[in-house]
Amino acid sequence: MSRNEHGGNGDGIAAVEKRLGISRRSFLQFCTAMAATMGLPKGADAAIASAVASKKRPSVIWLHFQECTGCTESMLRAEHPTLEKLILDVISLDYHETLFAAAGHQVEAARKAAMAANKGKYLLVVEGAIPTKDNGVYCKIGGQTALELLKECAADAAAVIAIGSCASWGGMPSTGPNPTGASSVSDVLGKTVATIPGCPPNPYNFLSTVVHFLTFGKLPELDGKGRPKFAYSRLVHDNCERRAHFDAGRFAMEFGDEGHRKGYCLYKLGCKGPETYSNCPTILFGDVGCASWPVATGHPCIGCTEQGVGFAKPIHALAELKNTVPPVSYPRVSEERGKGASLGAVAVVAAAGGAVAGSVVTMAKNLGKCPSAGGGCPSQSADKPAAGSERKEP
Ligand code: FSX
Ligand code: SF4
Ligand code: F3S
Repeated sequence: MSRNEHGGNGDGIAAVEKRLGISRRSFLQFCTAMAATMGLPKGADAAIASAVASKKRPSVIWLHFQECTGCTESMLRAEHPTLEKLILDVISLDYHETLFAAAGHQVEAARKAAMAANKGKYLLVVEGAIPTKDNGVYCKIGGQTALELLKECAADAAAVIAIGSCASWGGMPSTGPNPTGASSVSDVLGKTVATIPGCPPNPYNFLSTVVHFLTFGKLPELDGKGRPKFAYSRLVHDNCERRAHFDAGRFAMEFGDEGHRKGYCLYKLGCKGPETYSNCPTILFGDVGCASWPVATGHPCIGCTEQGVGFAKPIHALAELKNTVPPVSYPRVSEERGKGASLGAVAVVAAAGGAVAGSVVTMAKNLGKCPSAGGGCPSQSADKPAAGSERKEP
């Protein structure tokens, strides 16, 4: 069997090319990007290529409970490089209510058959919170409550991944007064599970987690809340392209004012980046082109990944400043006023500090999401300070 220069299975990669209709180059770029996202050492891209190309795809049972299906939408609407194809190629999706054409008894039988055939080996992905009040009567599928289904499906799973903030910590359905007793997967199961919070979560973080499981037979390193450390170890604020404006005291004071139009810091509009852990500014989000993440579009981060912040604090309330580490870039002594940290500068400083962030910027570029690092982003193109936006204490 032939081996390519990356150590992958050549025949397997040829088969992947055919299945997905993407070039070998794009496939290997994808593997490199996955390795970079997770901050894995040199050579991991080859292991990933080999595993994805040649291993049996893990069976995945995907449950839906209290949610909006935004998690699934964000997985399947991405386009670089045909992410939905990659996801569906990396896993064997044996049960998914939204995507299955079949319904009723047929689909429940398919779930039970897949669980029996892959006992102890399948991945259980849970999207949505679980209503626990009144014995869970507020969510039933195929005659079973979400509570019963979750416990049944988790019993023989090799690993459980809670996708989205709803499944990770309750999310929007658990907002006070939480009439259904919406709870997280870990609270219901009474153990820590892998969580990919975000409303919706970033599809690359999910795919990287699954690819890690496929390649190394285990989940990536998790923090105390079950979050993969590669994605949730830094505050949004630490890598934000507007951080230099924050440090220089340049703030948008109102939506649409001069500071807002010039891309100044959104802290005073309620940005929760200073108390929210997520890699949004470095991995970017969606496929609308360069700078595609909430703050870059001009809206404050609402802390959608963070329990106790997203859907809990008023959107325009000031964030708690939790920053204990230096930012990845500082304004220059003779700063061109209004110019924030370029993605290139972020990458250089992050790489010097050994942070994953730099690699992820590379990933965004590799995937064609950021055609010109540091250029063309509306939030980085300002020139002069806005009237009334000069230095003020946060
Ligand atoms: Fe929706 Fe998912 Fe938000 Fe929840 O994402 S995008 S409400 S996290 O479970 O479908
Ligand atoms: Fe960015 Fe928000 Fe922090 Fe300002 S407060 S630097 S907009 S994350
Ligand atoms: Fe959510 Fe804030 Fe990221 S709103 S998507 S955590 S920038």
